[in-house]
Order: sequence, then structure tokens, then C-alpha cells
Amino acid sequence: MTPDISLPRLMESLRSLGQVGALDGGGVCRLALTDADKAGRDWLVARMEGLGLTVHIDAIGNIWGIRAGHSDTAPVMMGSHIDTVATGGLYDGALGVLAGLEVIATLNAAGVETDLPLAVAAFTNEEGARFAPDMMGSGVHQGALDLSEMLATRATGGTAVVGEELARIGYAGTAVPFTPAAYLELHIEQGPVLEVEGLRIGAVTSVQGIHWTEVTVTGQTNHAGTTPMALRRDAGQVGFAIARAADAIAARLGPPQVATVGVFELSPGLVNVVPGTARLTVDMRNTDGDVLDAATEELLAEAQALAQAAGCTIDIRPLARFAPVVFDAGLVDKVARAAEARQLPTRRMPSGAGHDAQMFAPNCPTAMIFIPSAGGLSHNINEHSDEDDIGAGAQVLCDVVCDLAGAQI
Ligand code: HGY
Ligand code: MN
Ligand code: MN
Repeated sequence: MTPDISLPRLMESLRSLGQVGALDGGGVCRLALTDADKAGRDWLVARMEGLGLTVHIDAIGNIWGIRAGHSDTAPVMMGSHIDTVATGGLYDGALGVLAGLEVIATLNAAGVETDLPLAVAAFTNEEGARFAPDMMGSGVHQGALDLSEMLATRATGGTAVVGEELARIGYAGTAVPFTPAAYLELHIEQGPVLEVEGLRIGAVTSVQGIHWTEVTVTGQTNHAGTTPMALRRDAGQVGFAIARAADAIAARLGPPQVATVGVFELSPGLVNVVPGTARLTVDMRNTDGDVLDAATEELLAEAQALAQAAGCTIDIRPLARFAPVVFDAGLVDKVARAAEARQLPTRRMPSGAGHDAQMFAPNCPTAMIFIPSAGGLSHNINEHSDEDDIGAGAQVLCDVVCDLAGAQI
């Protein structure tokens, strides 16, 4: 039997990292490549070194630690991310990285060696909240995104540039990425399904498609009192109509289609000035890539027509275009069987959120393990998962990784 992970040790590490970038009212903010992210990275490297891992950092700032195995071949990799959104919780991303370190600590304590090396990774800018697209580091690591293009990426709505920020925080490395023997990611579900169905583990089968688009509408600033409605070129009204159109498309298509306008900025943003510019972002997702493509196409055509009818111009900038991804069926089965062997009620399910794992799926056997999210809440400072579920997820991760890596138990 695989050695038991230590839940107290794992909870200590989650709480300790949760202090880095902690928000006064609870929750965490470690936006990618900020000082808080740097502090989280420094914390992680120290923990990896403390476990005897050999630490590597690549050109996009991905961090991974290697535990040697009997053979000098591609490792079994566990990973996720430690960057967060601005209203982040303790577990989104951090759980997958720190559960990986807990597996290492467990095997170290039990003196268990493995045939294959083990790796634990934290990928740069999984969230995409400051710099789009999301899954930037893992995308570069696995060849889905171009390194020089990503290094040149400017913050969405800001001036910071990825390559300059990496250099500034001291995480522009030289390590050479590789494709692991297999990739496993433990993550909170960030949705309501497991909790509603009274289940403990999700064996994740796929990740839905993700389209992010930035839309900038340009009209004409004008006096709010003297300008007749018919003479206005009101960028704000066009922006609002585009946001409503996105919502209407999602309502018409029904689940699993979702649409979110997360950023909406008017300029100059003054009470008595007709907005000259509206900048908004639209996040659209669907498990069916064709339906998602058509939905995005429909929205952008409507946006063009709305702008033209209002005498405005429009600039459309794709920020992310990721097709749906399916995980390795054999490895998904292994996850489900490992959970059931621990008497953990389990189901197979798709992921509504994007994850670093989706970048590995085309290149090596890849699967994810979900645990329940309280109230289905995430990207919210009150994000919570029960300790028992955290322990159960980490134990399933340990069991599957030991099986894949040929642990000498
Ligand atoms: O947007 C996502 O699904 C992920 O949190 N980056
Ligand atoms: Mn995440
Ligand atoms: Mn997230």
C-alpha cells in the first residue's frame, strides 16, 4: 500500500503559502509576476530545496523540482500554479503544487524510491488575469504558445510586459522544458457538482474550450447636456449592447455555454461626458468547440454592426483561443480506480475551468483529480474545501503517482 500522506503537514504548507499576498479581509492576491507572486515563488523554491529537489526555472519562469528515480528518464510530473486572481483563495492552484510536494515529503519520510523520477511544477501565469492568455507558462512549456510572443505580451489594460516583469522578479531562467512520462494535477473543482452529488473525488475527463476577446469601441466624447441623443457617438452604449449580446447568446444556447464580461471600462469615465471609449473583455466557453467558435463569431459580427450603427469604430483583439481538450482515458480510469480503492465516492466529469493540465494532454498521458468546492465557489476570497477532502485528493494523487512511477513499496 502507498504510504499515507500527512494532512497536517499539507495544511501547514497551504496556510503558510496563503500568508503570501494575503488580503486583509481574507483571501489571497498573487497576480502573475507581481512582488507577491515573486514572494510566493521564493517561498516555493525554498520548500522544494528543503525536500531535496533539484530546482529548475525556464525562460517563462516556470519552476519545477526533480526527485531522482532509479532510471534517468522523463519524470512523472505533478503540477499546477501559485499565481492567483485578485480575489483568490487558498486552494486554486496552490493545492496541486503543494499536494505534489506532500507526495515527495511522504515518500522521503517512508524512504520509498521510484523507478521514474518525480517532478513537481508551478507554472507561470496560469490565471491570465494580468497577462492574457491564461495557462501561459504551461502553454510555452508544452509548445502550445510561442515563447517570444508571450515574453512580449503587455498586461491587459496595463503597460507591464511579461519579459520585463520576469527579469524584474528574478525568474527569467534557462532550464529546458521537456515532456513528462505523465502529468497529474490535483485541483479544486471550482464548481458545485461534487458537493451537490455528495461525492469526494472527480476524475476529470476533459476541459471545455475557452475564448477570451478584448473589444475596444471608439466613439466621440461630448457634452452630456448639450448633445442630442441622435447626434451622439456613444461608445458606452455600444459596449453595453455588446455585453448584453454576449449574455443573450449564452441564454439562447443554454448550458454548457457560458459568457462573462469581466472587464468593462469607460473613458473618460466622468458623469457629464459621453464616453468616447469603452473597453470590455468577453470570456466565452463551451465543451463543444464548433458551438463555441460559432458563438464567438456571432458575437463579434454583432459587435461590428452595433458599433457601425452608432457611428463608432471597433477594435477586436483575441486574448485566448483554446479548443476543448480530452484527457487520457486510461489515466482517468486509474484516477477513478485509485479513489474507489480508498472508498471515496467518485464520478467522471468535465472541467469548466482552464488548467495547466490541458497543455500536457496532447503530449503525454494526462489527468486531473478534483475535490469538492464549498458552495461551488472559486475566484472568491471565501473559496473553501474541507480538510478531509484535501487529504483524500492528495492521497489519490500519491497513489496514482506511485503506481505510474514504479514506487518500490
Ligand atoms: O480561467 C480559467 O479557467 C482559469 O482559472 N485560468
Ligand atoms: Mn487554477
Ligand atoms: Mn483560477
